Amino acid sequence: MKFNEKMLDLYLVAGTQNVHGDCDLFLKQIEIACQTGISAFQYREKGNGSLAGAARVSMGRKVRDLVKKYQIPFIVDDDFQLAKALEADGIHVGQSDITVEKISANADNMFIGLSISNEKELAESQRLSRVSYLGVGPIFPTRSKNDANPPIGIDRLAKIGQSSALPIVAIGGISTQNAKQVRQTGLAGVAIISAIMQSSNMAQTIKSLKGELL
Ligand code: TZP
Ligand code: MG
Repeated sequence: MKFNEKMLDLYLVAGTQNVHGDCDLFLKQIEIACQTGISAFQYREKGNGSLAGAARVSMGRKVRDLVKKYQIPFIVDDDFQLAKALEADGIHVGQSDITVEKISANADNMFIGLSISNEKELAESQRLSRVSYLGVGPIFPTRSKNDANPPIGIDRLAKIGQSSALPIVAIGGISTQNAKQVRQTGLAGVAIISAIMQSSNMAQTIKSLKGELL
């Protein structure tokens, strides 16, 4: 699948650890999200309580099939072997994961997203011709990532956005309360875990987080 900036509009990131390991609930929630209109899904099976080994691959297949049924781009976080095994559309990597060069050499058909959290990483990222988009954050404090960097806030996000040639999806602590403010910086979209996965009315939350409604 060819990368398109519109994929970043409302980008859901999740793994079973985000629903306390309840695999049935996980798939149910992802299906509601797909039906309501997320623009991309990233399978991020990581952190306390996440699946490993065969269980991870098996859940990956299930969630991939579900997401593909709705023709939504399927992206895998970090794990290049898993991304290849699942024939993912894209892979998202952080600063300390497998390098972009290594992925490029081994998977021409996957698009690549890269996380950055400051101006130095931004400058370095602009030299990587195979990167399609940047994930920038955390913007606000987040409880979904143990080793998150300090939040950068809206003003720095806006400046990073102005200096980046690549489209940006913002991540970290984004909710229905602050999504409008984040979008006003002019970026391509917002990436979200908890505001969606922990919502008591996911469909309504997703609708209110979409760009066109803010
Ligand atoms: N990378 C930077 S912040 C973050 C990731 C994966 C977690 C975002 O989760 P939430 O719950 O939307 O703050
Ligand atoms: Mg990573």
